[in-house]
Amino acid sequence: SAAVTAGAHATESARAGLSNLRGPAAGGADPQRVATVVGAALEGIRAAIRDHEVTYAEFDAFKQWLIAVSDTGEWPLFLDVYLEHEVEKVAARSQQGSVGTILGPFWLPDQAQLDSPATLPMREDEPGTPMILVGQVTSTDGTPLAGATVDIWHTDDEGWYSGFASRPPAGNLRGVVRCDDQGRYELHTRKPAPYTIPLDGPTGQMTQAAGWSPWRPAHIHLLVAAPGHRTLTSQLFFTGDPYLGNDVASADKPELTLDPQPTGNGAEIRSDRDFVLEPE
Ligand code: MBD
Ligand code: FE
Repeated sequence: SAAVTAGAHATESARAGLSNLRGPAAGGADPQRVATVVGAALEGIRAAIRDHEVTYAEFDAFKQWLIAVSDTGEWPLFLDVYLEHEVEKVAARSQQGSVGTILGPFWLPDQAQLDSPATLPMREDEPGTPMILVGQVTSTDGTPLAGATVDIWHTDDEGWYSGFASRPPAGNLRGVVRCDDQGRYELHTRKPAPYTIPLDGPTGQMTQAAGWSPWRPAHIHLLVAAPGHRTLTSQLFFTGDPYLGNDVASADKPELTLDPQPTGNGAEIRSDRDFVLEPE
């Protein structure tokens, strides 16, 4: 199923530590910290049981659901959809420069290295509106960052990620663009489509059982990096997207919305977006 395909790949990635882009996973933590944080999390669940008089039938359903999250490999999906935005907001309290948002479960390392101006790897007749993204990467003091890279990944025109679905070929619509000596980049791609989390897995089924929307607005993921600077993890969204403000992953922010304009070359659209990185 789509859920098991996406889930298994995302679990493999997380197990390899690929989502630890901001440093290694914390281990051997101070017992006081464990007691404080794990204690608060457990107390939140106990309070829900008490306050809403959770029954044995519901408790058993919860157990079955947790087992299904493991069986389908959906822990990375569930955690990134429902909790990562809160972790990101905490991290952002100490971050200067451009606004970021969550990484999500679908980044992959070692993608095509491309010199700007670049076209993302795509199929011969890759569907979707041709789109150009153009901008400059600078430091917080305004210095252009030669040597900056923009790692980009997004879905195709049907909402599928390469590497996590049977459809798009490996590496499709993923790449790492090297900026020029003024930190400028120009990237040619296709506008992505809105994304629904898999509906045949436990995360999607819980979402729909609650009557919540399983959709994310169309988005482009980015990692903007430069020597001596804190890597920016971000996403870009599109004006007019029906799912803006109702993102199942709560990761859209008004500062991250693009309003692409026609270039006059057929259906092609273009957006300009600069990035400011914080020195380390
Ligand atoms: C996605 O495409 C995504 O970006 C996140 C954060 C969660 C699930 C699917
Ligand atoms: Fe995504």
